Amino acid sequence: MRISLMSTTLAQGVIDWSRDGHVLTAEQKKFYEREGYIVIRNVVPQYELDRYQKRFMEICKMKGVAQSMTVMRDMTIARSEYVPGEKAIMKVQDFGDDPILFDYCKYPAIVDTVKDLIGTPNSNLLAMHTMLINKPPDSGSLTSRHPMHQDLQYFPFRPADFICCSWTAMEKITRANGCLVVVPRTHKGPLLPHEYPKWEGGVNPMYHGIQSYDPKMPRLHVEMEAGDTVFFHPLLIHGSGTNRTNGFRKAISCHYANDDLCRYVDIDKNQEFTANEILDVARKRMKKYGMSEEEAKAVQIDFADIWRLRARAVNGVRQHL
Ligand SMILES: O=C(O)CCC(=O)C(=O)O
Repeated sequence: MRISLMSTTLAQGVIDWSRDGHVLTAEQKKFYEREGYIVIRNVVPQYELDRYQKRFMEICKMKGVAQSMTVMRDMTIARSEYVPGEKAIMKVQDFGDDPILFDYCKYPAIVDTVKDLIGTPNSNLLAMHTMLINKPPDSGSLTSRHPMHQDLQYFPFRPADFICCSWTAMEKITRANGCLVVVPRTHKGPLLPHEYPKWEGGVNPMYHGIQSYDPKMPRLHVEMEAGDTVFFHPLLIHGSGTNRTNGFRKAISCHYANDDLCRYVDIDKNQEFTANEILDVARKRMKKYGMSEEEAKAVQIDFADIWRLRARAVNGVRQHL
């Protein structure tokens, strides 16, 4: 059954912003509620980050890559000849079946923080979307930028207030190597229409930006040390800058949903563009794994099914999403 649940209705009464959480203080919770994000320093220890880094290097050599995982190349690199190692791969997506990378989603300090922001200590959380982003040194075409966007455009589940992203720096991340940029308080607004920005050097697949983004909005560059984590709301407008260094900039992230309170919904008109593109990618994948064009076309799959396939339980029991 699809229900139409928009934004805040259920949030009231579930999260008491005026009380200390399990790990966050009331002040920190109120900051998130007001600003749409919060940076917590030193959440993930270096030894964990080293495990993810080592696993990423293996994935670059396509060692033990689960079928459900997507390994993406930077658009400028994908066109060129063989490029070895981490230089070729800009993103690993959907690592829910990778036991090492999925440890990030289950890392207790992250999970406890997310529960303070979108649930209670007893909430059942799902990891809906997982990414390790390896922003490459920019080739000069500025394709390493990520346009300003709202992550909710990708999601057919609501309420938005029970979805939260954790994004952890795997190394020092500054303006020079393309840190995250957020526009505080924009999570109180609606989901806006997105499209591919008309950038001269091109744009990576799925890097949609807000159509009418006003660059004069007061934005904040979130500089972080390795292990620092920013937690943010799926309506918060954010993006990331060009990597002007010679090194790769790595971050690991997970979008969590509170499975007790979220449901699949009929998507917003503003999401049709994104939904159709994601369904096209899914059919391409079916062909990659052996289906004919006709067979792939005949598969009955909708936008919610894509997310049913991606979701993985982090704790407790999976029931709704
Ligand atoms: O890591 C980045 O550069 C930005 C990632 C991001 O905003 C996203 O994938 O939605």
